[in-house]
Amino acid sequence: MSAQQPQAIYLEDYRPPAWLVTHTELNFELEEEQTLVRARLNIKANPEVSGKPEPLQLHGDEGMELLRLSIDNQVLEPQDYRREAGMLTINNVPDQFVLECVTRLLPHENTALEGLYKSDGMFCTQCEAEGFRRITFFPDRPDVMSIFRTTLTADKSQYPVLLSNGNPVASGDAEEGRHWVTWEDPWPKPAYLFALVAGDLALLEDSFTTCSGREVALRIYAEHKDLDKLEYAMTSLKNAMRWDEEVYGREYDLDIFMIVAVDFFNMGAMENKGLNIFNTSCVLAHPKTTTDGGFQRVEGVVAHEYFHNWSGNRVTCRDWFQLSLKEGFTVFRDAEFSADMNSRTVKRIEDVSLLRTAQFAEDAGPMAHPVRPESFIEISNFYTLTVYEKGAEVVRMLHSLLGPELFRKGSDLYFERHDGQAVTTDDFVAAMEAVSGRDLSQFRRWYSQAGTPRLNVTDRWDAGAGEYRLTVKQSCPPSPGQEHKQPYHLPLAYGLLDEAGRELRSGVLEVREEEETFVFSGLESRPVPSLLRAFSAPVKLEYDYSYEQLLMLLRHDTDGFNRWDAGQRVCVRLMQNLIRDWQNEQTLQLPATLVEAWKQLLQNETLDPAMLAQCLRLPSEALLAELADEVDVVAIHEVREFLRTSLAQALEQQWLAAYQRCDTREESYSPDAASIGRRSLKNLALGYLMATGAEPWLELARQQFEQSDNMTDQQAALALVAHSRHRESAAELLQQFYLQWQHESLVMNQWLAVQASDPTEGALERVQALSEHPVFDARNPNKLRSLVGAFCGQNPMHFHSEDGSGYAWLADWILRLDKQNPQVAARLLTPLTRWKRYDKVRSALMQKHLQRMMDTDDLSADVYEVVSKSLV
Ligand code: 7MF
Ligand code: ZN
Repeated sequence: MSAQQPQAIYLEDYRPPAWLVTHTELNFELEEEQTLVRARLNIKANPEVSGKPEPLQLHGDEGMELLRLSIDNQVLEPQDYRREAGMLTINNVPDQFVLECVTRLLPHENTALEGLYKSDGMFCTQCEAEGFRRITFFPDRPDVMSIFRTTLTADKSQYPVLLSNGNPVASGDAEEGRHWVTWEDPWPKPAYLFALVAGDLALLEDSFTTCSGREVALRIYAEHKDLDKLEYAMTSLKNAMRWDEEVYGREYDLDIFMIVAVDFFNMGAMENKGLNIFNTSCVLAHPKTTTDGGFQRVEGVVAHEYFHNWSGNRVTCRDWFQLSLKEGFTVFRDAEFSADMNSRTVKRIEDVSLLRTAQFAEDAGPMAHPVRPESFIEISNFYTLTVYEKGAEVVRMLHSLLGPELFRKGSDLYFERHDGQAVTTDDFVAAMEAVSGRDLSQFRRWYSQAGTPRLNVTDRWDAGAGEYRLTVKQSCPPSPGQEHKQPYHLPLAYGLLDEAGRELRSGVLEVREEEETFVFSGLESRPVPSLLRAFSAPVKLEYDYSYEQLLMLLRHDTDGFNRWDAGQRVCVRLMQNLIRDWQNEQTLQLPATLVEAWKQLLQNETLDPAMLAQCLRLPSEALLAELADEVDVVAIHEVREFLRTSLAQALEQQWLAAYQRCDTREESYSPDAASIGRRSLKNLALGYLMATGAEPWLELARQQFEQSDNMTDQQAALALVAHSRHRESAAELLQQFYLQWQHESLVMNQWLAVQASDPTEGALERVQALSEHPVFDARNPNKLRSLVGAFCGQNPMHFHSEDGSGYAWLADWILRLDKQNPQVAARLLTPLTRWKRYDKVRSALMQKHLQRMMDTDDLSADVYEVVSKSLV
């Protein structure tokens, strides 16, 4: 164990900054062996902070070399300042002064990919949340906003493109074949939004005329080999810019908007002012190399980062406890954008599936925290599904409670009040309160309480009075540090249907009490309730539906989301019964109700293929694990496979008909919602056909693999064959795919992930061998996620192997990666933290490996926080 354990910091300790930086001038001398950074900061005492003057405190990473420090041209000697625990402290500074500082960085040795580093030969930066302190000494906190002017100097032939935030204002040639460019960003911003890029980059250029008639240059940069994969991002960007004007009244505020694609990136993308930097996986798209899911990710992420220009950059966070202020709101905005561009219901189904599996699991695990956390050791660990996805659900509930018009007024007021400020989630809610005249104090508990609330609904029908009563009880389980929860204020969207499926009533109930009854009168017969329509609140809903009621809702509900959900409820309940049968060593039987319901769905040719595909997809193993009291990995897997195979055999003709109906081999590829929907049903049907085990369907899959003109169909066929019992065909197709795509890095990520998630015998040996394969690179986070992440997250049978080999493999990886890239190491660790959910043997093994990590010297704060909290 390290001598000094990392310390937590607390929201309640927040104090405004004693010193402000009005202007920041940065000068980068970029060289192969080192980079020199000259910083010139105009600093003044914060007029809002009274009392005796405080010493100047600047953040600065331990690893950064300080070459020179001066105040108002007076060089400081080592005795004039103190450097300890990541801080530089200078006592007795004047009220206002210029601080100059020279630091030396080694970007080529920066494997953590925070601060300034190199990705495939180009220089780039990642500063959120606390990366700027690895570049120079600075008050690296989001409530210190400064105007930046940045000059980059580098070799002209190797780095012809030199970029930073804002607009280029001057450039020229320098000695020894070098050149320089100066950029000025007129908008004050926190240091986490600073960025630079230097490299030999290809460019796709376009322009956009804003609603007020200003022309904005749009520039997307990538490595030359990827120039043909930028068009879709450009289209998505223009759609997002128009949408933000139309739906939120938000116009872009600089003359240039740039995106740069880099292959080495810890996360998806980053909203640096005027210079977004993207993981290649979230910006490059081409029909031949990108799946439908990939196209939709590009559209969503481009929009997300663009939307941050208002929700994040113009109005930013006061401190990192407020992270969901920008992330929850921006995820809500990008989800609505994607819903408007594609199928609203399908987008909602996808988002809710993620929330119910992964976010609910987080909320029930050792790292559970409120949307606005109260404390953290390492902020990087709090870029979570709770802050992002649950945070977006909280914003969505405000939208439901206020209605679209008032919500828009609230958003307008929020931007007007706080433009140029660093604020809190409370300020956001206050703007919504101000425009609606409503009291949202109870609603604020969504920000402060962790855990997933349960809604238990019961009903009574009084035939004589024609009265129907819904009683809603709410509760929320304890979470770390929060034993007892107060009731939430939430919108419960509902409909009441008669037995034939006609809608009698619909609306939104507002739930506030621990127990509450809502009365509906004037009804002629007992209605069937459709509850929590469109998933109007992030809760677990319990209502004792009969199979008949669920099947009626699946057929007739006017809310598309609840139709899907009714079908999922049927499947979950049947699968839970089958799991019990399996555990009691009884033979499994295919439930006739399910076959009949699915047959009807499949024969109904008027249904939207995308919706149909969603309805006919069995709940994932991850969802069943989340719902179980104790996770039985093997039973869940076997039951799901049994059901897949039986449904495949029972409905073989219908699957084939669906496949043929959706076969689009004649059309050329397009990533629009309707085509994506057809491909998803077609490939789902192919999956069921393959699950019958019959030879002709293997042949059909191999044909699709060879003949398709797009990655969606090719990859779907590859995964189906690669995960099947036809091991020879599996090996052949994987080899063929490799030979075809070995020079496309992103396609090779798919190739790795397909193999890592292969549930057949020998999976661990396969991933071990792949970790030595030339396309794998342990320094590249995308490769790690594709191999290590996919095996531990998408291959439960083998990761949770009873001999503990999967756990040992992951723990070894974590310890190796912790030295290299702590953020990625801490993220990959997640599956091990859920040890309490498994049987005795497995949980003891998982604990053993967590303890082994805990006993290791010099753990990073990132991994230390996750390991120590999960061992409690
Ligand atoms: C869409 O939020 C939704 C979420 C932080 C990095 C991007 O813009 C971001 C950055 C993490 C996790 C998820 C996302 C991002 C980050 C993300 C991207 C696109 N401010 Br960490
Ligand atoms: Zn974001």
